[in-house]
Amino acid sequence: MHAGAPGASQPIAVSVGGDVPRPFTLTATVLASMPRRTVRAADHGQPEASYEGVGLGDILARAGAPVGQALRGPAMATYVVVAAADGYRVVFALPELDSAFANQIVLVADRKDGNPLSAREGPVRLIVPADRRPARWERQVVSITVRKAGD
Ligand SMILES: Nc1nc2c(c(=O)[nH]1)N[C@H]1C(S)=C(S)[C@@H](COP(=O)(O)O)O[C@H]1N2
Ligand SMILES: [Mo]
Repeated sequence: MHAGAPGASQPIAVSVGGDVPRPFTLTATVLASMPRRTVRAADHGQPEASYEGVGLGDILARAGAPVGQALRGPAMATYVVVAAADGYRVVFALPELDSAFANQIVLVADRKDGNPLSAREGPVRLIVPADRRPARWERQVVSITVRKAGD
């Protein structure tokens, strides 16, 4: 379909790991097999677009990160580092990504208005509609790492 389109991104291979029992590589096949979410949101200066992908919280749950009732006590100090190809990194606290806590979606998007993301944005990008500034709308995501806050 769109896979060979000019400007198309590299194949998807995002490593999901760190302090989790079941690290895995997030591929296009895995993304297609998970519950899909769509959000309409606007990057600054851009018209609203429809982004489609998978919730970051669902990806972490698949890796075995504590969610729902298990997200309590010491697990409340868990955070997630999302790194990009250019070395840019952003952080979320795990409860921000759990639907039992947060009334917001953080999307790992692989499609925009029905098409694969451009090579500049993708192959996957974070979409954080609740943030006033799009500084965590990380482009070219390469890894998702779970860590526990020390002191
Ligand atoms: N990989 C990567 N993603 C990034 C950044 C970056 O430097 N590298 N900058 C962030 C910031 S500060 C903003 S404001 C938005 C800008 O997104 P745009 O360039 O697609 O408009 O991207 C975010 N995502
Ligand atoms: Mo920014």
